[in-house]
Amino acid sequence: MSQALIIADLHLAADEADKTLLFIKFCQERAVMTDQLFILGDLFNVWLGDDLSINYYQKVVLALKTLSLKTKIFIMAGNRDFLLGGGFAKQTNCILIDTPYLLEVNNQQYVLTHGDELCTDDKAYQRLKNVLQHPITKFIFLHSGAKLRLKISTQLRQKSIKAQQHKSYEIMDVNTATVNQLMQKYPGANLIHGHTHRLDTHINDDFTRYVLGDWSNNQGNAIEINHQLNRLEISTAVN
Ligand SMILES: [Mn+2]
Repeated sequence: MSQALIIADLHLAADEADKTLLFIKFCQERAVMTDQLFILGDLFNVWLGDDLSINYYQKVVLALKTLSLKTKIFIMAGNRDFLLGGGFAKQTNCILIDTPYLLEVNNQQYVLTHGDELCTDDKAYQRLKNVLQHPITKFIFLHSGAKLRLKISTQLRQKSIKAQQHKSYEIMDVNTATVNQLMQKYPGANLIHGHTHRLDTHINDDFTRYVLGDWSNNQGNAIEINHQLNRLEISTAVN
C-alpha cells in the first residue's frame, strides 16, 4: 500500500471513451491501493461549471465517488478545469485543494502545484489567466446559458492553440527564477507539478523538481510516494 499517488493533465474529454476507461481502470486497480490520490489539475479538458459538466462526465464522477470510499482524493484545479467547484466536490467526495499544497510523507515535504503559474515567461498566457479566472468573469460565465459557455470555451481553446504555434518551447516552460522563488519558501521540500506535459526529473542543488506528463488514450503516468518516490507507467494492461 503506497501512501500517495500523484497524477495530472489527463485532459479527459466527454467524447474520449478510451482515456476515460483508462482512468477508471487506474482508479479501480491502482489508486484504490493508496491512502491518498492527488490530482494536480487538468483532470478534465474543459469544465463549464458544476451544473453542466457533472452531467457530461458522469462515469468519471462515479469512479471518483467509488474510489473515495477507500482512498482520500485531493484535487487541484488546473487552467482547463479551474471552474471545478463545491458541487463537484460534493458529488465525488473529493477534497478541493489550493495551490501550492504542501504534502509530507515520511518526513519529506513536497510542494504540489499545477505548474502554469510558474510559466511566467509566457506573459500573454498569464494576462489571459488573470482575466479568465477573475471572480467577476467566473460569475458572469457561470450565469450564462449552456450554449454560450460551450461556444466561449471552444473559441478560447482555438485561440490558445493558435497562440501556442507562435510561442517558443522555452517560453512555455517554467521560469527558473519563479520556481526558485517558490521553493525558497519551503526549505528542504521537493517540487511536483504538471501542466507543461514535459515528464522529467530536474535535480537542483536545493531541491528536485519532478514534472508529471500528460495522459494519452492508452498510456498515463503517475508518481508514487512510499518510502521513496517512484515513477509509474499506467497502461491498459496495468494490474
Ligand atoms: Mn494545464
